[in-house]
Amino acid sequence: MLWLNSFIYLVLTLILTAEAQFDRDPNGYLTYCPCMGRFGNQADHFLGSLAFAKALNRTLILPPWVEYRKGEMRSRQVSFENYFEVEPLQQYHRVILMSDFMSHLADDVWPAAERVSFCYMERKSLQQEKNDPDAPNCHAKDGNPFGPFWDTYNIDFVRSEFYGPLHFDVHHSAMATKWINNYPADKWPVLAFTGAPASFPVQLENRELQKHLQWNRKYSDAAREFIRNVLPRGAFIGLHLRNGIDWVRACDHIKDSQQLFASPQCLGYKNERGQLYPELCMPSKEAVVRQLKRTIKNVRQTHPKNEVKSVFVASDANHLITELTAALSRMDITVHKLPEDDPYLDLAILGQSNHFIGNCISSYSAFVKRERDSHGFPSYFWSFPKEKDRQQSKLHEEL
Ligand code: GFB
Repeated sequence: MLWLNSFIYLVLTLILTAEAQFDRDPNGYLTYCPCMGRFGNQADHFLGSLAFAKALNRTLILPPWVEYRKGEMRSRQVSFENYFEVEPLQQYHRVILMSDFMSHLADDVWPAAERVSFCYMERKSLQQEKNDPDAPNCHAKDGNPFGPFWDTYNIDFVRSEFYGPLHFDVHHSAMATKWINNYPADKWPVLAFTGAPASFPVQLENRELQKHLQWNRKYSDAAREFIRNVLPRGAFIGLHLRNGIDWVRACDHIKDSQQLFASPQCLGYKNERGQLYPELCMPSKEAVVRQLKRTIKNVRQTHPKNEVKSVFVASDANHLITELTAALSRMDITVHKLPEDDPYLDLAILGQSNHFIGNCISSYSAFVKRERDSHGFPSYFWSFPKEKDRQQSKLHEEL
């Protein structure tokens, strides 16, 4: 009898604890579609959205990651926790998985008849017949990934709200107060944004939030196992080579821009460390080999006890395995890549390398750089500083 009572007590406690986890937040919620770009872009946007939710003191609904597969017309939505831990984020601010919010709280907090989509100003639909000049709309579900994203959770919007001229920089003005006054949580329990309430690239002030974004067990274990079982014992250098055809085309924009994608991470947010130049975006094979050899030489001098034994290459297209293997063979350093393409595992391994060389323009590289900064691990960028500038500063040092 005593045993049965204890059992019932335990079950009741578990049920109550599980339900308490889904208590309604009186300060309201914030949800958005990570509708711009692939993982690197979405991660930049995530950090800004987290800072924004914190400043407005609303629970952030953790969106799934939006992925695109070859040959598929609709994006796929992959749960946030498929890659990252939720708990370290909770230590920073209140967050809830989108699936949990929709299944445990939405009926009460955000009934179907009250779902309003937020956009800065009217967004025209691609289908002309949907555009009514008397009823401007966010068309939050128009196109891919917008439609598939909200459809994943059976969300439809009954109305649009234009929030302009408000914006998301909560670090340099009383912007958060304006949001709170304009949209109090009792009247607006959920702010649902058509796109991320954040800037791209990530604002300087929000970069450090990366420390709360931690790989889940599956990815941190897989990275550790690859390093332990596949790479030879000793230090390794992680390389990110961004060189697919989309990148070649994107690099064309260098000539008419001050900054491109993640470039503030090396050039500085106000170009205080230089201007864009083509090799920063697409270094030649020869430049890659030269810089890698130079880095290995430097590491030998600075870390004589932890010799570099291998190189791990992550790439969206050409890993340059043959060229790098040939270039490093006399140094007894082997070159490796994953047997199968996995953008997330590539990132998790790069994050753990002893030294990392990434692409300054790429937001995918930027993810690795921020994660490494949060651990105090060293990172460098291809062709940065510019070779000519580097030679000049070396000469200056020697004089
Ligand atoms: O992450 P992402 O926005 O970074 O998009 P960028 C690049 C995508 O390419 C990644 C794949 O999310 C991966 O799916 N990819 C890139 C890789 N590098 C690697 C790698 O080393 N390993 C693997 N497995 N996959 C820009 C975007 O991409 O590209 C812009 O920011 C634009 O929106 C431009 O689309 C052309 O910043 O590098």
